[in-house]
Amino acid sequence: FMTTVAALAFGTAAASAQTVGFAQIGSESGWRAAETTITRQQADERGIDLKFSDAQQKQENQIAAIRSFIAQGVDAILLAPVVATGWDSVLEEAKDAEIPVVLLDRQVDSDDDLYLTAVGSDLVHEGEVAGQWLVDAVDGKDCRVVELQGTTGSSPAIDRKTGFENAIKGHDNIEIIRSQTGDFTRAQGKEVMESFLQAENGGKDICALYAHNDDMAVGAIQAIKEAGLKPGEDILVVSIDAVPDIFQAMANGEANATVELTPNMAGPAFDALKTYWDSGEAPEKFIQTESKLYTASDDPKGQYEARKGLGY
Ligand code: GZL
Repeated sequence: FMTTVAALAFGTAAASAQTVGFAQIGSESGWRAAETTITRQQADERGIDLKFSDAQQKQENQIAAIRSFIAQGVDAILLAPVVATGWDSVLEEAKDAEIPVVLLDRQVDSDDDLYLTAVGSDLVHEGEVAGQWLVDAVDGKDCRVVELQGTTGSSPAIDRKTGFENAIKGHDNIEIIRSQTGDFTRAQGKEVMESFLQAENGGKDICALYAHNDDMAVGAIQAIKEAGLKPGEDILVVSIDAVPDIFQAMANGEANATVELTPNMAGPAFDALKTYWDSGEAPEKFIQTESKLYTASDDPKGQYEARKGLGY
């Protein structure tokens, strides 16, 4: 009986234009900006009324936004969780209000029954692809690596670190000598790379940089150049996201490899919500497991041109 009633209730949401609240992290990176642009486009195409909140990368702002969406009685909530912990109570509140929550691009430690479903990528695999590229690139030669981690406590920072370490395991010629968060931003990527360079003989003892996203790599490239070294040659640069500016750096010979991540998480998320509104079914998680590697030999100029208009 309850199922029928629930389906009927959700059915009505499908009949009228739905209102969806989007608790976005912020605009810390080009990739994040593209995700926001695409989410707005996907909502417009589907006649969804999108309420948007930019949390400036603060969890408390995301929680406040979710509570506001609940008070507004939205039909669903999209959440890109800045960190993996601390969501149980606000997710319980959304569940009690019978408002489905769909996670975008990052995971939470909360039980799966506290949100409808999740759309994202295999973040560990992304780190493995990046690590494997470096293993192949150095081909047995010693390589001291510095690592710029994403936001502390976020699932991409945790998983991309794990994946990279998985790939270099057994290759004792490769060693991560310094690892610190750059919070996924260019500014902090530059700042932390400056400290790495100073600590490592002006950078002469650094063979490679692994950055958890392209934006931190772009900031670090600036620091490497200001230290009088050649990024992409003196210090190899590998990162993740495949944003236009990393391809620009590759075209200039200043970066070597990036692992692609689609910024279109909203398409599958809105599809999952439509399934739920139409049938009351909770859709499976939508996790992309293929992560394409791009290097300087993959027409970086063409990749830059193809991507630069997509809202990054
Ligand atoms: C990964 C996503 C990350 C991007 C960064 O799924 O959460 O957040 O890789 C962004 O650019 O800051």
